[in-house]
Amino acid sequence: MPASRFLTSDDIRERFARAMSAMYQAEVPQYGTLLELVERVNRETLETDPALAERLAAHGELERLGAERHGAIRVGTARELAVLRRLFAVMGMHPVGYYDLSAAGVPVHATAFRPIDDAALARNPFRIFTSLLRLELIESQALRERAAAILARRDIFTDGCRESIELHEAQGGLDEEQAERFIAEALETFRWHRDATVDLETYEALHAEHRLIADVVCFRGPHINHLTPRTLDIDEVQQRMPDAGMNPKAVIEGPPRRACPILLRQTSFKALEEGMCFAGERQGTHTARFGEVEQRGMALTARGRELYDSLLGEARHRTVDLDNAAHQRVLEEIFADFPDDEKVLRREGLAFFHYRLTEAGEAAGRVESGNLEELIERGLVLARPLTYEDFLPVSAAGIFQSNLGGEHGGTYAGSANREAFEQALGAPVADELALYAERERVSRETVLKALVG
Ligand code: OOG
Ligand code: NI
Repeated sequence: MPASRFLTSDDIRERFARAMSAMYQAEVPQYGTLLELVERVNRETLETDPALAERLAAHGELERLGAERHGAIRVGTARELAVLRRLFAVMGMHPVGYYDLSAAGVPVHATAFRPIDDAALARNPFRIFTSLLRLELIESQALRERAAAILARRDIFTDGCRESIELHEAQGGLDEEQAERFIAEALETFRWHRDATVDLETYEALHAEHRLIADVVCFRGPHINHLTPRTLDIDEVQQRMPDAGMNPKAVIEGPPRRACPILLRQTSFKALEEGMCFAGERQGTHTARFGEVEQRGMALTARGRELYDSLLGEARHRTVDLDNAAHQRVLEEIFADFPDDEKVLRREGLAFFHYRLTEAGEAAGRVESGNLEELIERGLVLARPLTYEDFLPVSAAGIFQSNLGGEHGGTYAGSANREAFEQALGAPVADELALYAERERVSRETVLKALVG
């Protein structure tokens, strides 16, 4: 078959993301309400801030905004994770970053499957935060073995899904019909099932150890637990959530509001209590699925990230039990030490940028100077911050905890174990900082080559 009959991985990812969003909207109607709220706030923000609208349009960020989502799933075994890696690869989504959440009392480690190159990100940056349960962190040997035995019995993929992945690997692509089959079959893995695979007593024993363990172990598959739209004004969304019938978590995670947004700010509405049917016809409930919103800012360099982490650490002791308004005031005070001017952020090497020629730059031909800042000053080159495409472990822990019924009583003894995660995955995870640095480098060299030779 000629390769041209294949859909691109971008096409498949876009269709899959749309199908997943439709499924979740049918499963959790409040997600639909959240989408409407975010769309309204985004529209109003763009109307009242034409400069922002213009900037987003110029950077090609406006088209992806309405479609942009991230989701999250949690799996139980290395086998499941390894097949997921191949499943996401069909859609051009690759494992980026290693997140250890055990320090925050959540017995998982994770990666984010996401597109990595400029064009794919611009088209649709769909990402799935994927956690792997760490049974080895459960203290009780009996419970550990019981959980492992239950997980060993399940298969979270349909036969059609496995066949589609293999076909993709053998052919190097999927045609229209094959892609549609892949999407329909792959979607089944993420569907909600109200029938548990265990009896109520087993569920309760696992739940007592950690609610998350019950959520992973007692179901047929790793149901999508939230899908997150991207907003341009998260403070406004947080404020309007109650009137729209949603119960927001207490505080917005991440950095405070700034003129130049950095990294990622997130908030969520609390998980819903849902009816469940356990083996032996017993009825019960489970809370797993919630809604979340995010506002994305610029990607920080290692230096910028260090500064962020240290300021966040400083804020930690001063924000205990504060409401959101007070929490944000303290953060704003502490983050006064983080430059909030694009030029300064660039010159001090705190954030990553993408460079391209302006119209004048295109027309300029060769110039003598090769100094990038000078070329920017002369209006020949445009620098735009690279959007942060990843996650934040402290924020993620906050999101987990607000939906798992408060904090776990401490941290887990086992610490980060990236090697074990990569072994389970069957591949290394990409270093997110290296990816941003490479995108920045390529854009810088392309611009300099055009102007200076
Ligand atoms: C994942 C929580 C992390 C985020 O946006 O940081 C996350 C989960 O609850 O499974 O989605
Ligand atoms: Ni999330």
